[in-house]
Amino acid sequence: MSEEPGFIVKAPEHFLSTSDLQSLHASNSSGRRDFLARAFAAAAAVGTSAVAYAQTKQAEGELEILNLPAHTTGLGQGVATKPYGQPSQFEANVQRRQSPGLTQTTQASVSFAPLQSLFGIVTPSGLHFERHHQGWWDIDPTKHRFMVNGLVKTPRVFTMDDLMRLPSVSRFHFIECGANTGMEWGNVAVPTVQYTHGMLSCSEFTGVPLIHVLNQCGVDLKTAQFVLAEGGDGSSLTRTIPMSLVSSGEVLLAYGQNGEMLRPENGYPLRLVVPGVQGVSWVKYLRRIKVGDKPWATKDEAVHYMDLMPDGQHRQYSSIQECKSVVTTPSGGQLLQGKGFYNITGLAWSGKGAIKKVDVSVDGGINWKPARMETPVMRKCLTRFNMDWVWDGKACIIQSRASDDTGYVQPSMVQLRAVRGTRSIYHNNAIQSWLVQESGEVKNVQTT
Ligand SMILES: Nc1nc2c(c(=O)[nH]1)N[C@H]1C(S)=C(S)[C@@H](COP(=O)(O)O)O[C@H]1N2
Ligand SMILES: [Mo]
Repeated sequence: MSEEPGFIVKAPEHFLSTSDLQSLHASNSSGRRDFLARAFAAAAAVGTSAVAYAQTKQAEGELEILNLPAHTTGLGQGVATKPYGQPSQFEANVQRRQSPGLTQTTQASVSFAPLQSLFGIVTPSGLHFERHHQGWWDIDPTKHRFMVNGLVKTPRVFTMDDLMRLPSVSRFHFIECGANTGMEWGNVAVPTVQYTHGMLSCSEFTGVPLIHVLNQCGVDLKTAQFVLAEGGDGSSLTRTIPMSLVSSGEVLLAYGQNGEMLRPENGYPLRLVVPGVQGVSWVKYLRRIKVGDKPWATKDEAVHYMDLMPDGQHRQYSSIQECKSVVTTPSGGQLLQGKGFYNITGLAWSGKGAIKKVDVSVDGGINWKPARMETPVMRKCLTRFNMDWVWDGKACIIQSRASDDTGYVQPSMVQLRAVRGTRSIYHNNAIQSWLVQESGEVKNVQTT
């Protein structure tokens, strides 16, 4: 049985019901993220086409500037009315969500980040995707303890204070669950980019390089080949990590995320950051690192996050997230409001290094043009890309294809299936296709 809940359940064609649309309409006023909501709800209400609706709205918008709104003449709200700031009430629809294609569960579950609504490369901490094997905890940092044992001269137990007085570093990295985009293997084609690619987030993490702490405990790098990371939740998540990643200084004992302490859902007060490696190795509520000379093959690595190959064998320890990209606008569930100019935008990343190039096709992969990569472009981090596009109003398929500084090029779904077959759940880094229909509706499709 797959431990990612319910990948066999087929997603509905459209994830938004009429009542969803009405509530979206009520909670949104502007912005490209609600193409679908505004145009659809209005079309239903006044019985006109989405395009005509948009044009009327534009005309009304010009007259609107003549009115002085109340907020230009009144007194605004006081400082620190909210000691911890919250997004605008008009952004209430930007949420992490459970997928309609998966069984809705509570503790052993996934919530997906709303990639279609995000800008730049950093995921706001409150919208970071969540993957819990046994629910999340808000652990008292004064009571939390972290142990190093195994092949070290001096096994040691650390408090958070012990760790936080050590030299720290801050680095931007993506984290992607190995099961991200997993439903596309079965051609289930979930409706939006939130559900196809939303087990992906990117933060600035702050912490101590693990190697620093291992050196303090007297690790012998000639014998030590692997570390085992153990989590402090009910799932007792344990993963083997090669020492080469640790000794390079990349693996962090992280307590900071986007300038503040980690959020409880993301492992407060301590998590492992393993850049480029699938999310499951980024052990949360980290309580132990054991140093050893061979992989442990624990329960979490003997059955999960491995690849079922066409010959029936399982591929194990395929843990690096290969080069991948996705267009986030236009993407499934959005509605283009008539022909004309659009900014195609998306994200690219590679677990092996930095993104070298992103190409975009608007004709289903026949012609490709390089997109603009926005700075900063960092290793094992999300890279934002943009491309100017004038839509002629005809049906078309939009795709992106990334390559990294190792020379690796993101494969098509057909190329990936030729090597990996169709029975996988994990490690799907294929090119994503979005069909823009003449109506302007965007749908998730797979090309042959
Ligand atoms: N202790 C613990 N660590 C864990 C998990 C867990 O359930 N318990 N889930 C893992 C998985 S499968 C993923 S994809 C990432 C998700 O991290 P996030 O919830 O911060 O997005 O955490 C990993 N670390
Ligand atoms: Mo995961």
